[in-house]
Amino acid sequence: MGDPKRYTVTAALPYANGPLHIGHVAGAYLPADIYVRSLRQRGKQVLFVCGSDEHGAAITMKALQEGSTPQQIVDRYHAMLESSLKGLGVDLDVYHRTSSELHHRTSQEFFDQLYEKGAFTEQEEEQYFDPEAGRFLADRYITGTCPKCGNPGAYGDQCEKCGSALSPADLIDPKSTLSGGAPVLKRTKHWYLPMDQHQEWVDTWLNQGLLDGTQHHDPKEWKPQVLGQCNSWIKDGLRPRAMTRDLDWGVPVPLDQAKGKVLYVWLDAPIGYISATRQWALDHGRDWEPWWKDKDTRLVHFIGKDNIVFHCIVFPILLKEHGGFILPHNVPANEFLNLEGRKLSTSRNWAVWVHEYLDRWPGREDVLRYTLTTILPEFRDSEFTWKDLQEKNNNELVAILGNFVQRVFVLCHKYFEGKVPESKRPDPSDVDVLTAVNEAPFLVRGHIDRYRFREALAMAMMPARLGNKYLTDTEPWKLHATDPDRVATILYNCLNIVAALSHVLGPFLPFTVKKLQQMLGIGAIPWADILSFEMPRGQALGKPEHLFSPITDEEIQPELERLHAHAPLAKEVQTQADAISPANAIKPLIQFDDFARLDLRTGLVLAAERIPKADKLLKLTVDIGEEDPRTVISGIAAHYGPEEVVGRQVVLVANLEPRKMRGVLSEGMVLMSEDADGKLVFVAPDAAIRPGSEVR
Ligand code: B3M
Ligand code: ZN
Repeated sequence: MGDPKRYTVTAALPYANGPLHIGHVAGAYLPADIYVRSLRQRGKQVLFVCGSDEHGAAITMKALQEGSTPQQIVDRYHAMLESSLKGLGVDLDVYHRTSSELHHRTSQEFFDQLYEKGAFTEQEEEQYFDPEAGRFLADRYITGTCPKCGNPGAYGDQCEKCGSALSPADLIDPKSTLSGGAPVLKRTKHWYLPMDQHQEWVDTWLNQGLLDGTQHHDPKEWKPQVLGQCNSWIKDGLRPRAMTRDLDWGVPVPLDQAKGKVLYVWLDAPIGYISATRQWALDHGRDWEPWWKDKDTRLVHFIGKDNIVFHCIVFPILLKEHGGFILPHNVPANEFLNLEGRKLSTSRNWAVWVHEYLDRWPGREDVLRYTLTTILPEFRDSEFTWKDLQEKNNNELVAILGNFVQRVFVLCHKYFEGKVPESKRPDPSDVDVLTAVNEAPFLVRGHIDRYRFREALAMAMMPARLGNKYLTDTEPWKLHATDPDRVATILYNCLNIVAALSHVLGPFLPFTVKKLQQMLGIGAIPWADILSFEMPRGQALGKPEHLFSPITDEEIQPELERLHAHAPLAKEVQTQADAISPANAIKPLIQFDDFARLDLRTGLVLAAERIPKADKLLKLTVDIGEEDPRTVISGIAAHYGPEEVVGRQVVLVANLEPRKMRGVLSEGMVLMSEDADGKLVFVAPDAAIRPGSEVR
C-alpha cells in the first residue's frame, strides 16, 4: 500500500434543516480541512468534497412545523451552510446539494445498477399510515408512550427520555404527528439491501483490511471506537435494511412499481459525494471517475460518530455491490463536542452557530479554528466553553505566537530599518533551536497522517515557543551596541522561524498565515523547500502588526448571556418527557420506613466501557464488597468518558430490581447529581471507605 496518486476527501453532508454549529465543525469539517490543507501543502492531488444533505424526514417535519415546503427549507439552509463553511476557511473544491437534478440522476443510475444486479430483496411489510393525511409515516412522525419508561412523548425510532431504541410497533397508543390521529397499519413494499449477506466480507475488510484477498488498508490506522461501533453491529448480526421509503420528498425510486416512493436518505446522501464530484468535474472540464474508481485513489470520509455505520458498512456495501468503486481507506470519525456542560442541540438552540460567530467576531476565524482544534473530540466527547476560547486566545495565540512575531518585527524595524538583516555569523549555540524548528513540519505531518490533529497543532506551535525562548536567552537588545553582527544573526534566525511558522500553521490557521506571508513578503513555502528555505537578505519586511488581540471578560459575557437566554426557549421546546417532572421540584413527602427500604452502599468503579449505539450509557463494573462486582448501566456517557470514572468511589442503590438495558442486566443505580444547567457530578464519599459500606 504505497503512496496514493490522489486523495478524495469527503466531509459529512450537513442536513439542510438548520445552520452550522461548532459541533459540526469539530466533528467533521475542521479535521477534514486541516487534513486537506496539509496534503495540498505537500503537493498532493486532493479533491475536497461536501454539500447539503437535503432529504430525510427531519426536513419534511421542519417544513410541516413551519408551514413551508421542504424546498424552501433546504434553499434557506443550503446557502447558510455553504457560506458558514467558506467563512471559517473550510477550503472545499465543491459544495453541492442533494436536491439537484444531477444528484437525483446520479442516485437513480446507482439504484438502477444495483436493481439490475439483483442487489435488493423485495419485501412487503406493514407500516403505519395516516388516513387523514393520506400518507405513510416515517418513524419520527409517530409518537406514543414509551413501553420502557412511560414517557408519553417517545418517537417511533427512539425514546429521548430513557434512550431506548424503539420501533413504531413498540409504542403504546401511537399517534400521527401529522394529523394527531391514530395511524393504521397498511401493507407496503420496499426494496431491501440484504446486509446480512455481506457480513463476512465486511467483517474481513474492516478487521483485517482485506478486500478480495488483497490488503486494502491497515485496520490499526483506524480509530478503535470506529471499529468498535462497527463490530458491535457485526456482532449483533447485520440485518436487511429498507433502501426505499414512502415519502414524497427525496429521490424518486426509478421503478414503475414504486410510484410515490423515494430512496432512503442514507442511500442517496453518500452518493451525494459522487454527484458533487461529478458537478466539480463538469465545472472544471475534468473527469470524475478517477476520484471514485481508480485503485490509486485514497478515499477518506470525515464524519461524526453518529454516521459511522453508514460510512463503514452501508455505503461500502452499496459501492462494492454496484461494482467499480473504491472503498474508504479510513473513516476517522470524531466523537461529540459538548457546550458549556450540556450536549449541543439544534432543536434546543443550545449551540454556537458559525454564521453568528463570524458575524460577531469578525477577523477571529482562526481563534475559533485554533480553540476547536485544541479540543477536537478525536477519541472522546469534549467540551467547548467561551472561557476556554478566551484563555486559548490570550495565553497561546496572543502571548506565544503573536508575541513572538511582534518582537521579531519590532526589533528588525528598530535595528535593521525593517529589512531582513544582511550579515550572518552562524553560532554553535543556535544549532539546537534551528534543528528543532526544522523537524517541526515532519512531526506535524506525522500527526496529521494519523488524524491526530490536536497533537499536530501543538507541534506546529512549538517553533513559536522555541523562538520566544531563543529571544529571551540571546537578548539581542542588549548586544546591539557591542555586537551588531550577532544581533543580525539572531534576528535572521528568528525571521526564518517565523517563516517556518507560516508553513507549519498553514493547515490550522489559514487566515493568520496569510498575514504572516504578507508581513514576511513571501508566498507559501513549497514542501520540497522547507529545509533549504532562507529569508532573502535585505528584503523589506511588512510593518509589525498584532496578529491577535486579547479577549476580555466583557466580550465573553454577552455570549454566555445570549446562550443562557436561549435556555428558557430550550426548556420550552424540551421534549414532553422533560416537561413532565419540572426540574428540582421536591417530590411528595414519604415516611422514614419508605427511605429505610433503600439499601445504599459505597462502591468502587473497577471498570467502565461505552455501550455501542448508546451514546448516553456507560457500562460500569462496581465492587460493593460482594463476592462478584455488580454490572451497572449508567446514563453518564455524555458527561464522562470510561477512563474518567474507573477508580472512583460511588454510592449505589444496591437493592434496586435488576433490569435489562440495551441487552445488559443492570444491577443497581449509581447516584449522580444534576443541576438546572444539566451539569452532572457523582455523589460520593468524601474519603476512602471500604466498598459495600452502608450509606444511611
Ligand atoms: N446528513 C449528517 C448528520 O447525520 C448527515 C451526513 C450525511 S453524509 C453522507 O448529522
Ligand atoms: Zn423511554
